[in-house]
Amino acid sequence: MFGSLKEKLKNWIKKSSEKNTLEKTPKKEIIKKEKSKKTPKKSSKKIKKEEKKIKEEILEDEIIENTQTIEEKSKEKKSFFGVFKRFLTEEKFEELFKGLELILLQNNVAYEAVQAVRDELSNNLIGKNIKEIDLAEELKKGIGSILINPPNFIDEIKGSLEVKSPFVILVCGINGSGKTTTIAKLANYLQKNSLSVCLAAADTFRAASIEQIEVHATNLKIPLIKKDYGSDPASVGFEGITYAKKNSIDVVLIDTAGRMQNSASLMREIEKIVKVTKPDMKIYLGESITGNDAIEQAKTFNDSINLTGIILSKADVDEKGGTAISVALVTKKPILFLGTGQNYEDLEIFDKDKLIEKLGL
Ligand SMILES: Nc1nc2c(ncn2[C@@H]2O[C@H](COP(=O)(O)OP(=O)(O)O)[C@@H](O)[C@H]2O)c(=O)[nH]1
Ligand SMILES: [Mg+2]
Repeated sequence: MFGSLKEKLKNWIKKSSEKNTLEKTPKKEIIKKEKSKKTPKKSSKKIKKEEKKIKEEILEDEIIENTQTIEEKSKEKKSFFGVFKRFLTEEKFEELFKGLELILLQNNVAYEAVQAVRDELSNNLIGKNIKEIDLAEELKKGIGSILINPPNFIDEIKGSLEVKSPFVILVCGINGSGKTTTIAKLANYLQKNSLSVCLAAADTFRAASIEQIEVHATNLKIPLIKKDYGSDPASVGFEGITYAKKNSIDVVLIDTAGRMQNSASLMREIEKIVKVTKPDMKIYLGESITGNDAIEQAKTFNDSINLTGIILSKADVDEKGGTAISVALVTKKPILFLGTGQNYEDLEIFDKDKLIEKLGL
């Protein structure tokens, strides 16, 4: 549904910018522009240029308006109307935002998130002096305030271990998002930071899921707590914790079966796992490539179990980074890591400045 909405929006943006050009351009130039208007993707440079042009137009209008005011209305002493032209109107804001909106959509930011960013910006900027506004900078600031840099993962765990042990991490999300692979990456990362780990194979549903996590446990030389397929996942998690307590293991990583956010019974099941295992960290594992669906998925999981943070896998497949903005917006939770490949080392601490840089605003 959002795919076609995005297309419509793109067409609308294209049409309306053509319309604006046609209104102000002499015929010869129109022919030239008709020939060159086929570029489908605007570069950020081009968009910046357009932004500059619109601003210049506003200022030009202002000069003309002021001249007219002086010449025609000098006796009426109403020249102060010209002053209002300096300020960003709603109409001009919409015009300026168009290019940036396109960049956000092209970067896989969900439509709903783009609208939220637009509302925030328009609230802050309409009525401000046009000369003082750099919209791209304002947008970067806006996105910067949505994204939260994660707390230091290892310090958090080590701090908590001084009070209670083991530290329990639950990983959840939809099918195939990368939960099991990321659990192995996290286990490797924790071990490299001198923390002992065990895994609880609480995906007792999907065929071969236990064998899959077993391979990782063997490779990383860490204990795996497992039961038969069809067992209660909450009890597998609980056994993992009991094992860790007995064997003085610092961290228990609980793998869970993939579940769609719209399955009420599976969402109740994850709530039960949380009740039984009382995780210190509840991580939603999403895919960087999710796009518009990311909003509803992350929101439902967050509403259901109050997430601690998010990991986005497959950032190597989609480097755009818009999903991070969408999920951070709806959950107000930090992105902890990005998965950047299929090897154990392919886990990158999330850095919001790096992501903003990538957007190319
Ligand atoms: N390229 C890439 N592939 C990944 C990443 N994380 C997981 N995968 C792959 O995604 C597929 C599903 O991963 P899996 O861990 O089984 O997902 P789960 O069903 O959520 O447990 C596997 O083929 C993984 O190798 C990542 O960060 N980058
Ligand atoms: Mg799995």
